[in-house]
Amino acid sequence: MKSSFRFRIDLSGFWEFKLDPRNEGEPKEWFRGFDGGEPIYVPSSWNEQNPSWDKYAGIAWYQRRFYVPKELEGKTPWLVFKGAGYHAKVWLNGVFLGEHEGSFTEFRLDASKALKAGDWNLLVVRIDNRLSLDRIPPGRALNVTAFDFFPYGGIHRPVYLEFTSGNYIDELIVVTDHRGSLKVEVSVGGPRVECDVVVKLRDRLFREVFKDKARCVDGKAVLERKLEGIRPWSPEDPYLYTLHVELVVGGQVVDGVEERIGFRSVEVKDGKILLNGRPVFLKGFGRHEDFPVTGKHLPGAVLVRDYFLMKKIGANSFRTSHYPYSDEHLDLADEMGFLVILETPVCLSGLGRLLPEEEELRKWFKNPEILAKAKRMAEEMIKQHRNRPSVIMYSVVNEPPSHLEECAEFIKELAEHVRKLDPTKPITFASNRRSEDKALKYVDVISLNFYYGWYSEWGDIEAGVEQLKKEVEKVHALFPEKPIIITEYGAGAITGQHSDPPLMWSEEYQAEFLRRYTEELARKEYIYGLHIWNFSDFRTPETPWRTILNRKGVFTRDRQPKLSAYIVRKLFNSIPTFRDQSS
Ligand code: BDP
Repeated sequence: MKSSFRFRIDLSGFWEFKLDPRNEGEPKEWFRGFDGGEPIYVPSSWNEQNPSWDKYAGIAWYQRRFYVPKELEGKTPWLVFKGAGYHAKVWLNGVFLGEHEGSFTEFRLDASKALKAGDWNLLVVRIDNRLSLDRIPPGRALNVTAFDFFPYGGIHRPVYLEFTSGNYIDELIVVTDHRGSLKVEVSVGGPRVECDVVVKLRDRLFREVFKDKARCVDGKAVLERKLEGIRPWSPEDPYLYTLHVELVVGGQVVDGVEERIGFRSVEVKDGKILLNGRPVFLKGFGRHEDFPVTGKHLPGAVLVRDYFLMKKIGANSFRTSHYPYSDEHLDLADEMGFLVILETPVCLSGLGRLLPEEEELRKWFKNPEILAKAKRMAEEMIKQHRNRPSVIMYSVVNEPPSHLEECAEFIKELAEHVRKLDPTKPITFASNRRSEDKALKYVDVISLNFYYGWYSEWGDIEAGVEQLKKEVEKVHALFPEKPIIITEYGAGAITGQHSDPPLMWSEEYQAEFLRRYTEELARKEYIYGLHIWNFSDFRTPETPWRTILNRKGVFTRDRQPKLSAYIVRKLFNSIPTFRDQSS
């Protein structure tokens, strides 16, 4: 939900920054303002902005001053963080405003009790990026994590101050279908008052194509209509409308928000994934938000390049592995017609390595606090992104040890929670447990990650492909009624490393691996998607089994093609988006 109506003060730019390795900032009241800060840029992770902060996964403080014009007195100020982490505590003018756990979702804090209009204000933020087993995703230390992406810290997405009236639009839920149904649900924040909600729909040329209004009842207004002559949204024609919603109190428009929406339907039926009633095939990548220097912040220009590269290579889809991406990232997916599997931050690939005692591992899943946290993170993710036409599916976990009953139970609960929050989208999770997985029965679409020919059968692509065929058939035989997506398959390639015959780590090995996998998998009629791991190389913790980067990118970290990009481009472009189309 965006708002051009609300007055906004952008707090991106240079801030002051100070590490707090002894955790002394709070007792020493750094929240009233601290000395000795050094410059840092927001939004971006802290690590690569200064080599001496690079390997720091601890507590650090940010501060900056800003002026608020007198005219804004009486408005309700909201401090909005689009993403900061892992854990953030926020003070304004020395007054504690609130805290938030989780790096990848937006949070907003009411700043009324501390903000001074017509004066300077001091904003101080304490970020705690320590790794621990009860955090999501879990870790023990900088280089000991349940995941292989680098645990960057800091305020890596934009921060701003936004002003509303006492009554404001708190939440907007939009549900459409490709035949022109539109359902808009508006929740109004602030004291209960008599109010109306005006809904306008504008097409791409900003012509108003629909306008109506609804009364609020108990702080909620609902409007449901069937519109004629609507142009549906699809990867081939990602047509967006802008939905404007105004809140009217006592005849005055007191708030306004807008959302870019598309009319599309998604459904899983008869073993197929249907988009607008047609069987659709997802071609694309697992991605990461990762870039040199900016860390977990992907600058707009990089995002634009990424989408053009993905288009050119014939992709129409990606998974937000392994956490919800930024609004800018997903705005472009809506605009460019990408089908997104939106994933929670519950990435558990290496949890078994952190908890080698099976009893401990089982206990982790039985901890109600961890489940509650995962649910909360899923809830925030859904609230932020549910209205996007690009988001067609939720992935609740990545690579859990779901051969264990306790873990399967955890996934069941999480999936049920997500389904209750948004029953309009299918649910999946990325499994690497194949037919041993005890949680596949709880999801609508089966997602599988495979690395035969890399982590096993290494150096032998053909042996890997044989194994792959066997395993995928086994899962299909167990769940013949469910569509399968291969959410990960890939091999590492160091740019410039060539070999004949194709040996591991060479560009040729990666290209051949992806060619053989893609060819074999694309012909299976029950497979509805292929996501290569990964779109681009990304930074990892330092371990003996990684070369600081995960090299499975088809593009390098600075977004140049490897040999495999040319192979994948041919393959992907020969697979039609809709399975009822011939190639
Ligand atoms: C899978 C994980 C992914 C890793 C990938 C790899 O889901 O996050 O980056 O393997 O090892 O286990 O490259």
